[in-house]
Amino acid sequence: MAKLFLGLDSSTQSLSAVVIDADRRKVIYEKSLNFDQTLPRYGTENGVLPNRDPLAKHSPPLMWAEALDRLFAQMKKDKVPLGEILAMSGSGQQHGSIYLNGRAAGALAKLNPQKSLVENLQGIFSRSTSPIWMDSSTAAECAEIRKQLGGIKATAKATGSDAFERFTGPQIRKFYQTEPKAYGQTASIALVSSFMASLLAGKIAPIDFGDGAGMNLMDIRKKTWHPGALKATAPDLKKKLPPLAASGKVIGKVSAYFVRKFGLNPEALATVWTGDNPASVIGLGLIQPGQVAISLGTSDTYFGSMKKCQTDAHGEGHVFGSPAGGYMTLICFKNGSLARERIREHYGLKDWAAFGKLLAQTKPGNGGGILLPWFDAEIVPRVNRPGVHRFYLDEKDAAANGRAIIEAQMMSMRLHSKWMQVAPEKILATGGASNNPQLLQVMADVMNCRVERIEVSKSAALGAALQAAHGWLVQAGKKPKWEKIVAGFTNPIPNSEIRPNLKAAKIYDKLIGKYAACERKALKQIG
Ligand code: XUL
Repeated sequence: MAKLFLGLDSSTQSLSAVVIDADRRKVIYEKSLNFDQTLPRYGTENGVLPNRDPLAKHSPPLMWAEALDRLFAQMKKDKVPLGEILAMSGSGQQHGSIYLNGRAAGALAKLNPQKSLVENLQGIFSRSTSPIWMDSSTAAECAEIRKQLGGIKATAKATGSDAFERFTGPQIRKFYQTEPKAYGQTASIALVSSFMASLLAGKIAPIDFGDGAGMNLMDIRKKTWHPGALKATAPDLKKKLPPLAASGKVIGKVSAYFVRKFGLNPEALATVWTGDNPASVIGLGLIQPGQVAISLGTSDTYFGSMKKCQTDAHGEGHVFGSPAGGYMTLICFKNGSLARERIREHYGLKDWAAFGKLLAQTKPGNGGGILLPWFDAEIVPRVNRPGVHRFYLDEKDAAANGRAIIEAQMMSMRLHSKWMQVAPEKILATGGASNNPQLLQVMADVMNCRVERIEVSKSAALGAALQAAHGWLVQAGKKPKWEKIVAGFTNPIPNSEIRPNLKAAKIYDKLIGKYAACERKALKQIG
């Protein structure tokens, strides 16, 4: 019998599945189910409910449950050998929260396969919608929690991050303050990850150290609920939170609901889920401390593994638990592809090849010309008043502006990742813009580090499947090595390595101080 493991990823817009064959080191199946298209009756746009308040972003938790039913039905239809799956795990969009009443545990324990999951889950919610990571309506609650915990540095030191609007603690506080009665009726609060794990396990599932760190409620060093943070957030909170556990830990056998309805093996194991970012760390093979990836997408993210817990005194970056043990860091730069596109369009360049040619006409260091591309409010550094700032740079010079935006993005990453005290040995570049070799050369030169490209389809769901394999082996009494678990699944693109040009790297070593000074000046101007 093949050793099959299932990984699911419940993201903002879709639910995805990846099935791996651990012996053949192969992905044997992958599928995504888009919420808006498959489940239009929930009325979501890109997975989110329309809301009068532009800062409030909620989704319906029943939609996620129905998607799970539909995806299993699809897998059965596609003849995935569901009976051969040994264990399953998953990942969820981080920070989103689900509020369950006293009936939830009982309903989960006796899910009836004659009915749908949605029918089974009627009446178990104390709040019908779930605030998700895109919600930024809790600035006041963040300020209150931060103050109680002693400021930005202390909050980050205690929980791994400063208080952020999308983080679960501030969201819970808002619910408690605006709907105290419904908060009082809440018996259990779940994250998207632990809610989905609860459905598979047929019982309230633990929250893992990866996703738990995205709540401003977990003591990042002890990996236990932080009493001060709980107190600063809402009364009686400890009682409403499930236990914390390692990602991939076995919860128990899969619920009989999935065995009877879809033909899963009754011995198959349901394990603890994690957040999509921690799962992607596994799905990209970032197992060893010092392994770093830069994802160049709508926003750019810099993330990687870290052995010792090191928090950001400025409160810009995050520290989460890594499913591979130890910690992972994540810094999110909002002005990523969008900012690159604005510059490309502004200078009338028809495509990225034209942009690349323009970069080639200029020299590393750009003659000292610096641009701060805050087209949108920026997360790192915190910029609430958007605006583009130029220093020693002529706006009319298309080539210099093209180089300036890429250099700025890379210098910002170098500057704002310093707190991690992790010098990367190699950077894995991924995401849409990573197929631009000129851009990757600037990355290698600014970071003074080798860069390799990696493209893993559905990296979070793959990471979750690998996590299931790890959890299954641990349960069997083995001591699996993560390097062996990921081997063969997470290879960089052959011959994609770009080495830093030492002369250019020296130029950036000098320029970084000047860049930091320009950033300070612009931030001061903004006030
Ligand atoms: C991370 C974050 C997002 C979501 C996306 O802090 O908010 O990356 O996890 O699903």
